[in-house]
Amino acid sequence: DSSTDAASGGGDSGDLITVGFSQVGAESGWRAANTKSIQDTLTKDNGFDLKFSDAQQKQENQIQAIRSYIAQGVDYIAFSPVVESGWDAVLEEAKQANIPVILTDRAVDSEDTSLYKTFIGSDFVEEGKRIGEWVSDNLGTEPINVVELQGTTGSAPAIDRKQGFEDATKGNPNVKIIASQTGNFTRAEGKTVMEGFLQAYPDIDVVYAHNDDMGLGAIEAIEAAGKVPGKDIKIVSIDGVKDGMTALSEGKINYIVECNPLLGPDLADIIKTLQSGGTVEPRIVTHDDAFDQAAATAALPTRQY
Ligand code: GYE
Repeated sequence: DSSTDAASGGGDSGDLITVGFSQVGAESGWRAANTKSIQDTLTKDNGFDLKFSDAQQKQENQIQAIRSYIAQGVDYIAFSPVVESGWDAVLEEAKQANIPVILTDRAVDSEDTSLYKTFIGSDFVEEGKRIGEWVSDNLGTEPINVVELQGTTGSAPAIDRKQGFEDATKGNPNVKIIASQTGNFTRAEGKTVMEGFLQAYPDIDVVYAHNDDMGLGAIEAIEAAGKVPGKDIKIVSIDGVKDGMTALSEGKINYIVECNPLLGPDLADIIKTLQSGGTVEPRIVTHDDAFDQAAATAALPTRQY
């Protein structure tokens, strides 16, 4: 009837599963693809009433969003935690309210793993390792100076990608990290930090960027300094978003390890499984590929993001 239609604004949320999703922000191409995947999958047609909020890379905004989802009595809360630490109190509040929590993309360091149902996302240590192995095998045959553009300080991908790279390269004395600083996963900050590196260190051979966007910012800084990215200074990065893959196919980036942002379908499956009384694995690791120039050129025409 018409009164139902008016109240529901196009869908009767009584039959829908209400999900509050607190996103990190809109810092990168990866994040945009991740947001789109979640919004395109958790639709009314699919049985969901999605409440989405963007925390602008601030933990206090995420905590506030989660508290408001608890107050609204949503059926599920999902979020991608901007940093690893500091979630115990708010996760405990969700648990007390009997609202299941699902971690997507990034981990928390809470010791009590009963505070969330599952953590779905990539293995970031493995991503850093794959980059480190490629650098060691392909560029570390002679002494090289590496500068590192780290992701957001305290975030799981920044901590793990640093660790993985160091693990993979520590046995090769040719590979030396001469500087490491955060660019907060954004193109603008990646560029600024790279400008500083170029001024401070005249002999940079390789940039290891924790995501494509910072690598793309580094390209701008390198070109502005009159050097050729991909040749004078090699660049390796993680994500595999369209702009990154395009730069790789043009030879401005040298190698990319993929990080799959399309977590929406898996998140929907997890929630539907829990909703029907099923159980889910506590850790679900998504599959990631890796690309050199030829592979990027071949993949680009059918790339989804
Ligand atoms: O690599 C980066 C984004 O958490 C895996 O966050 C994600 C990272 C991704 O800003 O581009």
